[in-house]
Amino acid sequence: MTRGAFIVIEGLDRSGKSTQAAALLARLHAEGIPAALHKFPDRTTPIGQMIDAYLRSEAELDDRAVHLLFSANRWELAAQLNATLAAGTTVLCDRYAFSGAVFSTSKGLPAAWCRAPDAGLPAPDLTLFLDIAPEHARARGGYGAERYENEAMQARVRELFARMGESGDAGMWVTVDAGQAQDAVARDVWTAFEPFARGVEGKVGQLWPNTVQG
Ligand code: DGP
Repeated sequence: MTRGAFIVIEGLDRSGKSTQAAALLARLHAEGIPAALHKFPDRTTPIGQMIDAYLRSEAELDDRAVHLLFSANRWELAAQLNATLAAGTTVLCDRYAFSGAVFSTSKGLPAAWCRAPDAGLPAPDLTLFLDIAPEHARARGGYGAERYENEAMQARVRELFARMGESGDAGMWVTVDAGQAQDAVARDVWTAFEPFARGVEGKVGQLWPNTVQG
């Protein structure tokens, strides 16, 4: 049975993720491919509202507590995500568990601890990492006022994203040069996506299956 493809778009703040995700969605619809776009954190749910307050510095939370909220925010959508894929709809996710791992590890939490709560989530078929130098991203119009939106944090996050891709346990990982013009990035994104345009055979995998066994 063919199911929808699960595609994740990751990258630094201001790397153009949301723009590229929207452009890819529009192209999929134009090509007659059923597709849906999901953004994490999903700030609309009760858990997402707690995350939103934290990111806007309206609430203080322990680093581990907020890490678990980000993960719970993904888990609360996991069943719906699986059902959408099974129905033959391709799902694009603007950020996913890789953001969870690298942002929290950048804050000093142990990497293995950071991965554990997301282990077992639906695993993407392809992750597109939109790579851009933090100073280039900042020059695009400046970071906002949210937590993490500063160059030192973004530089650590970039390094950890790169290592995540090289580690081989993030599944298929394609790095796209997000410093190019928007059209060129969109072209590279499409080239990476194209093998998945007709959907995927087989079941959705599980993320980091060896992280937590039992
Ligand atoms: P965005 O809405 O895409 O701007 O993301 C909000 C911020 O939260 C951004 O700086 C990245 C960060 N972030 C996204 N997912 C996670 C996560 O799972 N854990 C942590 N600690 N940070 C995350």
